[in-house]
Parts: sequence; structure tokens; C-alpha cells
Amino acid sequence: MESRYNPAEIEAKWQKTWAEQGVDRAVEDPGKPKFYALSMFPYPSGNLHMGHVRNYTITDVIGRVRRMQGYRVLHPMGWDAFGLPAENAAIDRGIHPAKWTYQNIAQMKEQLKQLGLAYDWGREVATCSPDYYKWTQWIFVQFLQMGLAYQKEAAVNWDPIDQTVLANEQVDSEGRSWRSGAMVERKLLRQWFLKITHYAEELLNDLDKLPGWPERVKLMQENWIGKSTGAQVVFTTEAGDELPIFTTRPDTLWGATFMVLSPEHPLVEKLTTPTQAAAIQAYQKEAAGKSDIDRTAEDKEKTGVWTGSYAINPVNGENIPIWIADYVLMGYGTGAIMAVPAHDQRDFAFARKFNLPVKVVVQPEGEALDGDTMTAAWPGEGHMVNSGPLDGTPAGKSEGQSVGVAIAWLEAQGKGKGEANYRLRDWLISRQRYWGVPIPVIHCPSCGAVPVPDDQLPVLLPEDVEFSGRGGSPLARLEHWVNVPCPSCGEAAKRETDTMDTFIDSSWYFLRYADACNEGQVFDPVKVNDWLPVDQYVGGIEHAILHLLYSRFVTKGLRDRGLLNFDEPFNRLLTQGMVQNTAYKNPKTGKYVASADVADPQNPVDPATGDPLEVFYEKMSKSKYNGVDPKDVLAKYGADTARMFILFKAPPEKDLEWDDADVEGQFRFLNRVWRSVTEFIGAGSANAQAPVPLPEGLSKAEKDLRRAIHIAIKEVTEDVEGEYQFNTAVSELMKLNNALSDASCKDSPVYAEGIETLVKLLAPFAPHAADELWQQMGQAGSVHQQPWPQADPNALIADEITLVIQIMGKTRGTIEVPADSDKAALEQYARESEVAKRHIEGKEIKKVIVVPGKLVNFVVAG
Ligand code: ANZ
Ligand code: ZN
Repeated sequence: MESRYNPAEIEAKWQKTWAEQGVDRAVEDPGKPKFYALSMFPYPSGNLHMGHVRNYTITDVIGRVRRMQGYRVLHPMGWDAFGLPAENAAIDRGIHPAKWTYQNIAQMKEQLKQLGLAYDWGREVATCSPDYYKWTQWIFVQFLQMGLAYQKEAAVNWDPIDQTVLANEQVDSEGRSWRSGAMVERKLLRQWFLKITHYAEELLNDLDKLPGWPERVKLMQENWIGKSTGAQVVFTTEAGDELPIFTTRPDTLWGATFMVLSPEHPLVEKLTTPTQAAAIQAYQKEAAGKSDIDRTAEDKEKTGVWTGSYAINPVNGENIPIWIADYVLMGYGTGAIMAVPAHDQRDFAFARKFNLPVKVVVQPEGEALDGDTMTAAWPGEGHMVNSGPLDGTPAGKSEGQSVGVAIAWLEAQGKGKGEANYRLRDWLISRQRYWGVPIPVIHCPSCGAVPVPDDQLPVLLPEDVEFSGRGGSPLARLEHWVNVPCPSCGEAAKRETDTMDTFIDSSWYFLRYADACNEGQVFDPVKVNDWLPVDQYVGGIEHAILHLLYSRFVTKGLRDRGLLNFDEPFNRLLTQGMVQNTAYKNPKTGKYVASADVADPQNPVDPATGDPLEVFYEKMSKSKYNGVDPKDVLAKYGADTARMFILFKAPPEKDLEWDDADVEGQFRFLNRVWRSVTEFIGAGSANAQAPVPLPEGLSKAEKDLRRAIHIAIKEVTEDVEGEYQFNTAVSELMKLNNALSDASCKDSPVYAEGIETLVKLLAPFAPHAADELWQQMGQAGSVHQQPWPQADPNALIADEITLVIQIMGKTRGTIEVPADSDKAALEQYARESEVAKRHIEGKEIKKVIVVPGKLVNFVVAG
């Protein structure tokens, strides 16, 4: 009996069956190698978009192939569920963030389930649930005890719209909030930090342990860590205070003509002379309001004030004036610099503006730079001059050049030492918001900041909060929650009201999945050390820096706490490309027009104005009206088609252009497979259930088909293992299906082998259709629990080749000849062939050209 391919029916059926039978559960089977496939978990916005579908389909295929290859696979899913949108929904619509979040989770989970993703739902985590954030708090307490969490007063980036503090990394290059887009302001607050800088060097070096990460992501991390090498050199003030500076050019010490301190530098007050005090204070106040980005812009007009004091240059005993200027930041190096205007452009601009001396110490070959007349700093090559022991040394960072020589000299003299500095800053985690993990600390007037004891975790988020949208944290206004006894001395104390940056939640979720239901421990280290590191992580490039860096940091911290035995959490990383679609824009109004409103896509015009529209391919988004709702695609074609299209249309790391015709094409392909298999079943179910052993001597047709089958196995396997070329894997499936359709030996056991292979190879891509066909074939169990087919090397060898027969260079026909024929044999076969005889009759053969394995060309006359 032949049935019609009906995805709606079979997909629901199989999703139910797999769930009931626990097919997708990760099994703790020590006899099998493990494979951990992970997609970046979503923020539960409420709706699945195509980017999600793509991300999850990729790990799903990878995991399914590994499972068939005999691995025990961990493929979990969860929710990055704290964050501002829920709180903003509470403010805007009066719905509690928890309710809003859990509703969204339920909705998205429903949609995810319709995609047929092989998740172990028993390990689902939601970061907003107390049984998860209890452990986020516990990790914070560990870090506190390890000295990796601390508090300090800090100038923070304040988002005036979201009313919260932002990490530097959450402010874009124009100084705007990454989330609200508001111009970020500066504010002084006491804040919690995690000491990621403790691992700066290791975070940098261990990138070398990650050959399976995209080079571009590693480069972004490297730049973010921003290591620079140089020296710390100690200047002294006239009063004898030490004033250490960090410089990448210690070789230019003899060219330092003034010093610049950051306006926030702790010695400024002491160094300021009475006549300068008013000007210094005014300047400090002004600088406090500016962001680091504003302060350090190269092209900015330089400003600054002299303190009235001098410092002594340790290399030559010269007195040089000490200034303050906002281009020196307190957060980098020592917050103080020696200024070498002849060789540093910012110092040069400053010196010219305030008439400070410029002294050349690097002389470029064949030139004679003069500090009084030069028009820009010379940061380049040359040899050292006016520099005491360095004179004549070639300037540069290489072996034997000035920088190395200077460091050796400084160290020998006890005047400084080689040092590295990092652009990486400690991670500011305090947020003055409600919908996040409460920082588990109680502030006691006598004991200071006391961590909440383990047996009192979690510190629950109170539910009776008022969401007014007024500034500050709603938690701070909850008297009954804030006022508690000190856990250490019992005195009246106050809870910390800051919650944690949500990046903390996502910096350890991949560990929890390995032991997600553990109520007594953050996780069992045995289980985590078994499943981790993640073998394949897949997610968007937007997380190339922060999420991945924070996760690497937390992993190293927990390793040093003795909980983990690995250094890096993610062995391989794939950053998937964007899902794009046609977007129509009216160039006159600048507005986007929905594609549904475009009557003729060949000739698109704005229905409102009649203007011709510009056509782009852009990332699907609401604002460009070019989104395709996964729900619509599922309703029309089913999940298997959606999956096949996404995998077929582009390699996973490349952008994917949506194309309805190609979606339709994949639907038709699945229908063709359906027909191949159901026709085969209809032809004789005995064959389908138990293929008879292959006969000894196969016919040519059988041999050819068997070769096609095993080439498909080989190619698909290579495509799904190494570089994840799912697009070509799908093409191979199509070729195999064509070979089966064209085969002339449909009642042969080889054909049965082909059908069975096709269904197995299809299984990771179109899991529902494959399992349905497998069942209809009368096979036992789920196709997803079958071993992955192995290519038979003997079957791959072509034992006959096709030889082209040419007359005077013109192809006249082909013949099949034994693959191992030598030149003479090939000529013989060709001469005897019907084609040759027909075309040569009555003519004289002048010459025979034989190209082994390919062709025989007869040159004739007459
Ligand atoms: C003297 C000098 C001479 C410098 C020269 C450069 C060139 P990176 O590569 O970013 O590490 N610097 C040090 N601390 C600073 C701070 N807190 N704020 C602003 N600038 C600071 O750059 C390090 C260089 O930036 C240091 O080397 C210092 O200027 C400046 F021809 O010292 B240099
Ligand atoms: Zn106390």
C-alpha cells in the first residue's frame, strides 16, 4: 500500500513517540565515547525566529550523526531567562516579569518541539528559576572567597533610559548603550566586579589550545584582551613619592619632557600647588563627566592643567613638570604616563598646545629631526640619540633593539622592570535592576560585606515588587526584604540590592546541563568532567567576545576551585551565518515595504507612493518587514522540509538567503524519497524487511548502483563530520535518490541496500520522514538508533570505465572497458568497437592517440 507524504501527521506522531520512548535522552553509558553538542540557549522573547531555527538545526544534525555513529550524545536546551525586556514588559504592561518569562518559555518550547530537535528535555534549565540561580549565587560566593569577586567605587557607564549600569563592553564606539541606544553618562557608584583580569594572560595563551575555533573569533578575543608589553618605570616626585608609569617605549625615557596624570590619580591633590588648586579641581570635575571613549579620541583637541609640581626622571635626574589631562585614564597601566612628545602623537599635540619642550631621541636614518620644528611625532624607526647608554642602538622592539636594551638596562639599574598590561578590565557585574540574580551579600556595619551562608541560598527574588519605571532598583525600595540580621554577628544589616549582569547566568549553564537536576550541589564534578568540554558549540558571531570570554573565565575560576579538570569549555566553535531575506526600501521615503505588499517582485513599487523600490538581501528583522515566521513554514511544509532547506541552502557559517522556491524544492525532494521508498515497499515487503545477502557475482547494473550507494555514504559522512558541509551532504542524498530511481535492478538486494541506506543517511536531516519510512519498511526500532552506514571500500572501486571514442578529435560515442586496461588494450577495444568501425569504414587510420582512462582518438584520411 502506498501512502502520501503527509508531514503534519507524521511529525506530530514521531515527536510524541520519541518523547514517550526517551529516544533523545542523554545516556550515562561509560562504554561509549561521549559527544556534547550545544547551541547557545535563547533569551525567551516569546517567538522563535529563523536564526534560532538555523542554529538549533545545525547542532541537531551534528548530534544525530554522532549518535548513529555510536556516541552517547548530550544535546540540551534551556533559557537565558533573566534580563531587561521582562522588566520593561512589567513596567509597560503591568505583567510580572516571572509570569511574562514563563509564558514565553512555554510558547517557545512548544515551537521548538515542532522542529523535531533531539533534545534531552530532562536537562532543561531556566536561569531565572531558583533551583538554577541558587548555584549562580553559590558560584559568586566561591569567587568572593577566592578573591575573584570584589567591590569598589567606580565611575560607571550609566544608561539614562534603562536606568542601569553598563559594562564598558555594552557601550558602543559612539558611546551609546548597546540595548537602549541612549548616550551613556558617567556616574560614581560602589559596584561589584569579577576579577577576569587575573586570567588575562591565560585567556590569551589558551586561545592556542582552540584549533577548532574560527580564527576571526580568536582574533577578536585577542584584541579584546589587548596585551601590550613594555616596562614599568618609577619616577619620583620632589616630595619623594613614587610615581610609577607604564610605557610601551621605555627606550624613549630620555625624551620625556613632562608627565601626565589621570585627573583621578590619587596623588593629584598632594601634588597640586595652592595657585593651581582651583584650575585643577575644575578640570577634574569636567573630566568626571566624560566617557573613556570621549577622553581618548586621537583627534580631540588636547586639554589639561599643570599641577605646579615636578617629577624626577630616574634615568637622567631631570626635573619635568607634572600635568593632569583627561587622555590619561586611571583604569589603564598606573594612571600616569611619561610624555614623550617627539615620538607619541597625543603627547606631541599636548606639548604644542601648552608650549612644552619636544626632545628627539629616535633619529630616522638620513634625516635630522628637530624638536622645535617637527610637525608631528615620529613613532617610527631610526637609531637612538641623546639617550645615554642607548645611543646608537637601532630603535625597535626586536631582539637587540632599543626597547629590549632599555628594559635590560632599567632592570640592571633597579629603575624599572619589564611588564605587560592588558586592555581587559575587570567585569562589572552590578545591575540596579530587579529581574536578575540577587547578589548574595549582606552589608553589616561591623562585619562589612558578608556572603550569605550556603544553607541560606538561594536569596530569593521577592515577588511583591512595584514596577514603576522610576530610577534605581525596585529591590532597594523593599524595606522588609532589605533589612535582615547579619549572618555573622546578628546585628541589624542590609541586603545587597544589586542583581548580577545576566552574562553571569550564561557563563556556566553549559556545566549545569551535565547534571541539571542536582539539588545538593552546583553539579557533580564527575559528571561535568565526563561530559565536558563541549565538543561542538554553535551560535551567533555577536557572542564572539563577551559571552565566550566570560564562559572561559568562569571555567578557569571553577577549575582553580577544584571543581573542573579542564581549562577550556568549548572545544570547537561554529558561528553560524545570518538568515537573510529580500528587503524592499523606498529610497525617497527611506521606509521599508513588506514583501507581501509588493505586487510584482520583478518590478517592485511602493503601493503607497508608486515609487520604485530598492531591493536588498538583509538579515531578517521586524523593522525591515522581511522576516519569515518559522510557524508559517512549518504549517505549510513541515519541520523536515524547513530543516532540509536550511541545511541545503548554505554552509552553516555562511549567510543564508531565504528562497521560497528552494523551500518548495526540498519539499519536492522529500516527496521523491517518499515515493522511492514506498514503491519499494509496495514491490515486495520481504525484500524490505530483511535484505537477502548480496550475490557473489553482481551484474553491471548492480555494481554501478552499489558504487553509487557507497559513494553517497562516503561523501555524506565526510560532509557531516569535518567541516559540516551539510549543503553538499543534501546534494549527495539527492544523487543517491536519483541513482535509485534510475536503477534497472529494482528487485535486487542491492536496491534494498540502497533504500535502507538512503533512509539512514536522511535520518539526521529529516528525522520524522526517515523514522516513518523506516517503520513502514517493517524495520525494528527507531532509525535514529541504527548504526551509521559504513562505506565499503571495495564497492567504491569502479571496475569498468567509460572510454570516449573520437574521430579527428570529435566525440562519436563511448564504450565500457575494464578499468585496468593498458594503452594497447584500450586501442584494441576502441578499434573493435562498433562506433569506430562505423566511422572509419573506407578510411585509412593515420594515427591513434590514447589517453589512458579517458579516450581514444583516431586520426584518419580519405
Ligand atoms: C611613553 C611613550 C612613548 C609611549 C612613545 C608611547 C609611545 P598601549 O599600546 O595602549 O598599551 N599610556 C600608558 N598608560 C596610559 C593611560 N593610563 N592612559 C593613557 N595612555 C597611557 O599604550 C601604552 C602607551 O600609552 C604607553 O607608552 C603610554 O605612552 C600610554 F613614543 O609611554 B607611552
Ligand atoms: Zn555583622
